[in-house]
Amino acid sequence: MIIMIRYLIPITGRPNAGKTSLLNFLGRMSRPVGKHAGTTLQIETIPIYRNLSFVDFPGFGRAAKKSKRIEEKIKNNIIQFIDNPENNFLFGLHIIDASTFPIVVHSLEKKGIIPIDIEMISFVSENTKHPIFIIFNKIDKVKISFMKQNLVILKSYELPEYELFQVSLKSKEGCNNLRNRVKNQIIKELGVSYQHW
Ligand SMILES: Nc1nc2c(ncn2[C@@H]2O[C@H](COP(=O)(O)OP(=O)(O)OP(=O)(O)O)[C@@H](O)[C@H]2O)c(=O)[nH]1
Ligand SMILES: [Mg+2]
Repeated sequence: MIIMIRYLIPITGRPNAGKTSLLNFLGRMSRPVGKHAGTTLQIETIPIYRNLSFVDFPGFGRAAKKSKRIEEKIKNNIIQFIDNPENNFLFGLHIIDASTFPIVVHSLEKKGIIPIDIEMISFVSENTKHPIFIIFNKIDKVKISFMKQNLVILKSYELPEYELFQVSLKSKEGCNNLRNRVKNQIIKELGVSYQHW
């Protein structure tokens, strides 16, 4: 009997960062995206090609629509899923909303709290083989000086190795570069038969 190993690429990030938008772009799909945080509430595994799937996660962290109890449940589900040794993760895609990241980080720093993005990047990295891709999204909404703040803040944290991208899933700036890099990494890990993906 031949057992096909299922490989997964997790897409993580805070509510409303653009996870589903990224999945739609990479997978050429049109899954629902939303103006308000909390559009995706279930962990969804979406087959892309052969035995390869993307995983669309609900946003990790505060979202106005959700109660504290639901938020906790979502958080536990995400942790369990990523921690599960039966899930073979290739590499992670962590998406950050560049138009809010510095503001969120500053308000948390005042309270001495480590930003959820930083915790999430470390956690996903522990459970994936290749360095995580950190993707700053919504660059169409920010000035260059604000974008620099994003980069300075990220660099101020000690993180496992990562690759950095800056994109707008709205204007598509930087998106083809990201797609090519994702594709090349899949081919590197799973073989040339994935070049038609
Ligand atoms: N201006 C701008 N808006 C964007 C960009 N990418 C996504 N959006 C918008 O941001 C909102 C959230 O996008 P989603 O893809 O639903 O975000 P998500 O991370 O899946 O959100 P949840 O499922 O709620 O956690 C939508 O209104 C998108 O149209 C971008 O690059 N620029
Ligand atoms: Mg979503």
